[in-house]
Amino acid sequence: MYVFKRATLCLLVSCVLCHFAYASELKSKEPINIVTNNWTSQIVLSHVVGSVFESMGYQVAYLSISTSDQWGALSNGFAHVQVEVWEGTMADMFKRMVEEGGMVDMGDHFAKTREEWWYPEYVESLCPGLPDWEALKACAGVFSTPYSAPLGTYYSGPWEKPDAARVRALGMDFRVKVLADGDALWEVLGEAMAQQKPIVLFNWTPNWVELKYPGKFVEFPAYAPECETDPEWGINPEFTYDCGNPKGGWLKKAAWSGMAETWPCAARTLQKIRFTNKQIADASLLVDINGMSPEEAAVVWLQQHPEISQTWIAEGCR
Ligand code: TMO
Repeated sequence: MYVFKRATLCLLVSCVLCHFAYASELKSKEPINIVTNNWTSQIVLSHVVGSVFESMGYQVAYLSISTSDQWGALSNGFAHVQVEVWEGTMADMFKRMVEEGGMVDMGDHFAKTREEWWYPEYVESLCPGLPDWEALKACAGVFSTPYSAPLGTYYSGPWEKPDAARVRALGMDFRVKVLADGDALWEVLGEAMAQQKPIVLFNWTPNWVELKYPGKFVEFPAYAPECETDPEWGINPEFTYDCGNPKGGWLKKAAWSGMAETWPCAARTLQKIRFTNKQIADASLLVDINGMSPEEAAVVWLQQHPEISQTWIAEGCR
């Protein structure tokens, strides 16, 4: 009798366990959609994170969308994971989406970031006084191109930063040329460098550029959040954006708010993933200098960092 009861109990318990296991397996058949954007490190590291999820038994898909379109997708569950949210360009939308509740903050990377106007070192001899922004303002004409003549051209990317507003607020004789993606920026940089011509363009750190080319960020009036909301703040009392981008900015991960419930182990693992500046710069170097595809680069990056991907996988999820 005792034996029978025990057996029955066992059967019941294992059925319950079996039911849970079955249910969670069903969930893991739904792919985790990872957002890929239009600069290299983000694409490579998305594949790195995707490979780790796959090694845990998840299905993964990649969704190529712009940073401006990603917010809605992440909030409504069409996309699930974003591995690089940068303070300098994305803080406002990030905060708004988290407040609205569809998206969640999955924690900071170790990396400290900066996104700003940048020039290769030789430009200093063509515009003395750099990296001070007032020196740049005084020699705007040096950066003139057919696109902007007689004004200087500033090349920026398609990320959410109102550079034109800054140019206006600081009274700079520049016209902003918005390029399609990171690759387009590196193309104009490469052309200018080949001829040692003056150029000022959007760049950021961590990135491969710092590993390859000496250069500096322009020093604008120091960033403060009120600079973007209060016209009275800063040197121009009529306009907002009379300041630079943050230095030592944060870099975060974001996820759809349903992720923790749908894929608990993947969510806890994502929270543990924290890239350093060097790991991010290395990821972009493999593609932008060594010529690999992002997929190849992710494989090589994981081979170069065998220890860390193991430490990311959350307790009880191996
Ligand atoms: C978002 N980005 C790193 C391109 O500035």
